[in-house]
Amino acid sequence: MKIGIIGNPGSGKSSIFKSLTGIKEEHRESMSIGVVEISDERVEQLHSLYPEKKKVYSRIDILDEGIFDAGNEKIRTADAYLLIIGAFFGEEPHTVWENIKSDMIVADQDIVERRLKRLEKEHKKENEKEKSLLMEVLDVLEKENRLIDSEIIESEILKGYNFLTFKKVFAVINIKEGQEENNQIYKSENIGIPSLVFKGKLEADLQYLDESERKEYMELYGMKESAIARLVNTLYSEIGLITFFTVGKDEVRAWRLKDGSNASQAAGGIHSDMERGFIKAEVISIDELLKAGGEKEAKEMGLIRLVGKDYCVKDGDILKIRFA
Ligand SMILES: Nc1nc2c(ncn2[C@@H]2O[C@H](COP(=O)(O)OP(=O)(O)O)[C@@H](O)[C@H]2O)c(=O)[nH]1
Ligand SMILES: [Mg+2]
Repeated sequence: MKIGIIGNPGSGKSSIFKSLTGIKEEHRESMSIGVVEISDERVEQLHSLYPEKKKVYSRIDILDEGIFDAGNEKIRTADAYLLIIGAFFGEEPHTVWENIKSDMIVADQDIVERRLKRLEKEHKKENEKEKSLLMEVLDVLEKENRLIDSEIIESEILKGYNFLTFKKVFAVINIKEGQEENNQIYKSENIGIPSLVFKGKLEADLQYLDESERKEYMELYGMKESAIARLVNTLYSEIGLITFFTVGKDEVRAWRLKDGSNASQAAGGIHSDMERGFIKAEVISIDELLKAGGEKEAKEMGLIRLVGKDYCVKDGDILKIRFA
């Protein structure tokens, strides 16, 4: 999953990038992408049963491209966006979002119009389906709506365009030390998109401390969770993501999955061969396994179930895929 940081110049994009990734300016020369491991205590718990194996966490890529430019191809490849709002110098969240939203709509319109022109020129019969879909898209955009808020069904054709308005945007309200956190104007009902309040500069400065010092400071400032932990919680609940686990030959590993996915889709997230050749999956929840005290015990107690490809995977499931 790739998250793109966007926002006006000086809103604190790079500070937030630092607070999320821990990557400092002096190392940023060639690094506008930060890879963050998502800490999950269930990985440690599972690992305690298999201490000889490696731990692998799921990851998020965070992209800070400097300035936000709707035409920037790299920023377009993100799966979702964080819109940084410089509330520390008075940016008003709703206004900033409305402006960015218009920019995104215009940029998408431009893509559709150019593509339609190409298709017109080609005069091919097989283009008709794409053309009518794009006309539908244009209609949504001309009414100043985002594609994500429209009735247009998620179409494979549309995915290829990387439309900006097809992706979720989260507002990150960047406030300074001492500024009121619970201001009504920071609430998602007021802005129109889910929002989070960060003290960007402070949290970025915490990255210069070692872990124990950082914990002390976080307590001192009344911060319960790190910036990245809060972001991950919001992303997972708003996008509808869950975590399942595997115990492989060499590693215990956490995987991200869209909530509501079945066992064969989960297998596909690991490897396409596993989805294609899916036979059955062995399933046990991590809680059950920990309670049983180990795989052998769980087997003896009959806690490991054999399920087919339609089994709906739950958060915290451990899966072993059988495939041919
Ligand atoms: N006081 C204060 N200054 C901030 C905060 N966040 C960023 N800044 C400052 O604003 C300036 C621009 O921040 P930067 O992260 O580079 O913004 P960018 O242009 O969006 O990448 C820098 O001088 C930061 O130190 C904040 O929360 N409080
Ligand atoms: Mg910057």
